[in-house]
Amino acid sequence: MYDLAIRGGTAVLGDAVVRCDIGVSGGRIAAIAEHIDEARQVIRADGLLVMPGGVDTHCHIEEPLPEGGFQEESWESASRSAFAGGTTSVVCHTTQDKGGTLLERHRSNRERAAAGAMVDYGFHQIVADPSDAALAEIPALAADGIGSLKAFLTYDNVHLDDAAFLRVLQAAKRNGLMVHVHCENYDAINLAVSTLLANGCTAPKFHALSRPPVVEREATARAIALAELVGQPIHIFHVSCAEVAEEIARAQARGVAVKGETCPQYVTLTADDMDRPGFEGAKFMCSPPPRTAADHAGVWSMIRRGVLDMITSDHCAFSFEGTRGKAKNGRDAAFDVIPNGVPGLAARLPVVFSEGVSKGRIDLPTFVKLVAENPARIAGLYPRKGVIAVGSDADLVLWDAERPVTLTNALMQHAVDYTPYEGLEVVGWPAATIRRGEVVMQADVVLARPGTGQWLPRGPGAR
Ligand code: DUC
Ligand code: ZN
Ligand code: ZN
Ligand code: ZN
Repeated sequence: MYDLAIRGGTAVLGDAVVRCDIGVSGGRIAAIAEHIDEARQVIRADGLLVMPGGVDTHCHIEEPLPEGGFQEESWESASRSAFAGGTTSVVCHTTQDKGGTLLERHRSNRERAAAGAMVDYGFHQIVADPSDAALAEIPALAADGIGSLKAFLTYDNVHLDDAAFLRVLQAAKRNGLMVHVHCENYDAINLAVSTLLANGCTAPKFHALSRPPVVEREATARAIALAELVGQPIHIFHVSCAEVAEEIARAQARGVAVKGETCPQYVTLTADDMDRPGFEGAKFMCSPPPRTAADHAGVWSMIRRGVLDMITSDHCAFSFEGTRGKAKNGRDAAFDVIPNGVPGLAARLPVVFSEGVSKGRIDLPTFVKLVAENPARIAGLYPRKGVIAVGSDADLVLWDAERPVTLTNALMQHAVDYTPYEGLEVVGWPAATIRRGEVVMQADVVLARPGTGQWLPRGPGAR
C-alpha cells in the first residue's frame, strides 16, 4: 500500500518518455510501474506529463538590502511563486559583508528560511572579502552543508579583484567546494558608466551600453584562466550570449572543469525592452543585460551543443513602485542607481518549455535536464532531487503540455508588482506541483504552509 499513486501520466525518465504510474511512500518515489493500484491517495495524470519538480539553483530570496531591511520577496512569497511555476527546490545566497565573517550570517539566513520556506532550500556562500578570518570559517560551513562559494567580479559591495578571487578559488579547492562566478569586468563597467553619465546618458537603456558582451566575455575568460591555474572547477552564472559561451566551449575542449548556465531572460528579453517609454525600461534591467534576438538564437545553439547545460531564473525581484523597488531613487534616477534584477521563479519552466519544447528547439528530456537534473547535479542534490527514480524525493510537476496561457503578474504569485513577461503567450503550464509526496499546488492554488520547506545539505556536486 503506497501513500500516493500518480496514475495515467506520461513520465520523463532520463532520456525516455513513458506512460507509467508512480508510487510514493514516506515522501519518496517507491515504485515506477505500468500500474500501481494500492494507494491511500490517487492523483489522475491522464493527458499530463510527469516531470521532476524544477530545481532552481540561482535565486535571490529575502537577501539583506544595502540600505537595510530585506528584499520584498520573502521565503514565503518566493515559495508560492516557485510552486506556482512547478519548482520545488531552490539554492539561494548568503552574502558576506566586506569586513564581515560568514557563520553568523549563515545561521541567521538559515533561521529566516526555516521559518518561511515552503520549497526545499540550500545556499551558496558569497565571499565578498576573503580575509584569513573569513576563510577559516569555510570548513564549518562545508560541514553544515554549504556545497559552494559564489564570487562576484563586479558590483561595489561584493566585487573581488584577481588576488581576492584566487584566494576564493584556493579556499574552495582546500574544502572541496564548487565556485559559481558572476563574470563582468568591474573597472570596464565603471569607466563606461562614468562616460555615459558625463554625456547625460542616464535612461535605463544605457544600462545595456555600459555592460556590452565584451565586458562579460573578458571576465569569463579571466575567471576560467584563474580557475584553470588553481585547478578548481567553476560554474559561470547567467551567460547572456554565444560569444561568452564560446569561452566556456574553448575551455571545455581543453579539458577545463567549467560549466555554464543561462536564464529565461536571455532567450526572451532584449536591450530594446530597456528603451520602453518613461521609466518602464527599468523593469527589464538585470546584469548581464538582455541582448538581441540574434543572441537568443545563439544561446539556444549553445544549449543544443551542451555548452550551456542548465537554465536557472536568477530570480532577483524588485517591485516597479515602492521604497524598495526599481524607482526607489525616483523615476528619473540614472540607470546606475536602479536595482538590478528581474523576477523569474514562476516563469522559468513555462517560458523554457514554451520557447524550447513547444517551439521545437529542444526535446522533452533536454528540457528536464536543463531545469531540474543538471542544476541538481551541479548543486550536489542529485539524485535526491532532479530525477524521477526509486529512492528520490517525490518532487514532481504534472504538466499540461497543450495549455496556452498568457502570462500575467498575478499568475507569478510573487511579492512584487510586475513580471517582465507580462503578455507573453506560452504553451505548456503546470497543472499540479508535488513536493515530497504532498500536493503543494493544484490549479494555480498553492496549498503548503510556511516553514514546511526542508534545508538541503549539499556536497560539492558534479564537475
Ligand atoms: N544580476 C545579478 O548578478 N544578480 C541579481 C540580479 C542581477 O541582475
Ligand atoms: Zn494504472
Ligand atoms: Zn550575478
Ligand atoms: Zn544572481
